Amino acid sequence: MSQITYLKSILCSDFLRDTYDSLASNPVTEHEKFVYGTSGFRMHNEKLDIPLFATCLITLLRSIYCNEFIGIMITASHNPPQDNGFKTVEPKGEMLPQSWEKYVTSIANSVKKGKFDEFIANFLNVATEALKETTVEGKELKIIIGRDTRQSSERFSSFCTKFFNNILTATHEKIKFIDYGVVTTPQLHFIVRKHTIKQQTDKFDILNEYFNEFFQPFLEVMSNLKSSRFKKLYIDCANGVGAVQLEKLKEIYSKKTKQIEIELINTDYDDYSKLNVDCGADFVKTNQRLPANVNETLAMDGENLFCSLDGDADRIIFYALDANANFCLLDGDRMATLIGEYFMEKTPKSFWNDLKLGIVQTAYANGNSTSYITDELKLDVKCAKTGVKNLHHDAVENFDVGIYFEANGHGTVVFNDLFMNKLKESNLPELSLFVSLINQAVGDAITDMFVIIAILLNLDIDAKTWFSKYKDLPNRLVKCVVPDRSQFETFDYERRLAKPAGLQDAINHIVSVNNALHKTRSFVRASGTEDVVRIYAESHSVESVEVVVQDVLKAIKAATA
Ligand code: G16
Repeated sequence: MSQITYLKSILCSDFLRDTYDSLASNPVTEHEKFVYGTSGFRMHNEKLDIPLFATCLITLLRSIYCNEFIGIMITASHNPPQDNGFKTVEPKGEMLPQSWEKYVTSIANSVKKGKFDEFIANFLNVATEALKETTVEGKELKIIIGRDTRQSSERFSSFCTKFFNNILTATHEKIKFIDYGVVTTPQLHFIVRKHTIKQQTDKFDILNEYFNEFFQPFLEVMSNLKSSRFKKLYIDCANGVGAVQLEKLKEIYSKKTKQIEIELINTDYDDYSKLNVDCGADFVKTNQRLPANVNETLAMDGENLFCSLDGDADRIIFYALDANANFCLLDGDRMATLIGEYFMEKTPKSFWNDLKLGIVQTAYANGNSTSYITDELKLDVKCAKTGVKNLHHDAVENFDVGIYFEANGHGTVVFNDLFMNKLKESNLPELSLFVSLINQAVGDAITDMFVIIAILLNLDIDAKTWFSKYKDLPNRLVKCVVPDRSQFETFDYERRLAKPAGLQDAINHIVSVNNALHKTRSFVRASGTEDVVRIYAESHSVESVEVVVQDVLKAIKAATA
């Protein structure tokens, strides 16, 4: 049976027709469009039934195309509790290819009341175009799903189970459908990748695999140390899925080592309303202050280390308080620079003669971090558009060792074969062990946490010494609700606006009149995960930043009135 005939047999099933009718009878308002954005579909959970239907259909196509496991992660990560979202995961753990985003967007937007035939015609057109390059005829569909702790996540997960079971009934074809339940987003990426690499079709013990792959090397790092400068690690879990997984991982960890005690904070994932509220990586980064339930005195003590994960544990932010209780934010820029510095310190200069080590950031990177990378570390730096998928791509394309981090704490390091071969040939056991701590597939808060601690332990520095490496320019990140964020179009890696007309000129003017020390920068872009536009500003003083933010807010109001 050809792929298209096969798809037609699925589309004719009663289940699909009934599902379509019930979804189309409750459409979104006329002007509202679904967009597969920065991180898949993401919005208020009550609006997500059609996007989920489209996500299941694109997963089906992707599974036919790749003939390998494809994952669906149900999460809205840092968003508030009432939101949710979906993204698909590729066989090797990457994100949906950007060339396919238009397909899933088109499927979602073609669900219209009384237009089933048009929907089918559009879907088959999309399928014909999307599958044109594949010659795969075998059709054992292989799907994996996972979800975060949100109240609505279980409902969406049940829909996926129903959807794929009904396809099985409708087509009598083989389907391997595995539900991993409540897992972090990076774990779901890891799971799909493991299934592909091992060619394993049965569910495996994720906790064991994950522990062996990333925690075991960390235990080795610690066993090589005479003593640890940290007594206790406090992890703010944002009341999300990070707590579910870390509670189990902590149990295994504490049986294996007594070095660095772990304490989990904000672990109330059973109370859905608490997710990401007054805690978590996004809260700490945006507000530049301690999350709820962190004791100030403990945060001033250099023997303690504090960090916050976000709601699905793919981002991490570290922090401390100095002797005067000033907040020291150790964000994605700081992690990228620390990792860069560590690589330079642990290798002879000649190691890099025929290799390129560089850092990828976004427009949100603090200007002083970029200067530090180029002037002090003397490394190459590239700017990418927001979204780890963009940074990951640029890191792979431009560097042999590509360190990429968004300022919000989302990132990792990728290595190519050239580097890995050279590392094998060189006698650098410490660096080899360090490299094995890194989850290259995707930014992972839990593995990033151990990567950073391993560096701090090896360099024998505490959080405050790390913070003193350079001084951030005062900065603020603010959200602004606008009537229609799709009006905001950017260019130059989102550093400048093409639309709404005239707004960029207004921002340029605001920056120029507040730029006495040539340190002022501000930009505006539409969020891909929330219904807002984001304003970023940095300048030589806190007061100047505040003036810029207030004036840009006024300019946005005027441009969208
Ligand atoms: C997601 C993306 C990140 C991005 C963030 C905010 O993070 O994975 O790459 O920085 O959204 O994006 P935006 O500014 O477009 O809303 P997460 O942790 O929410 O999945």
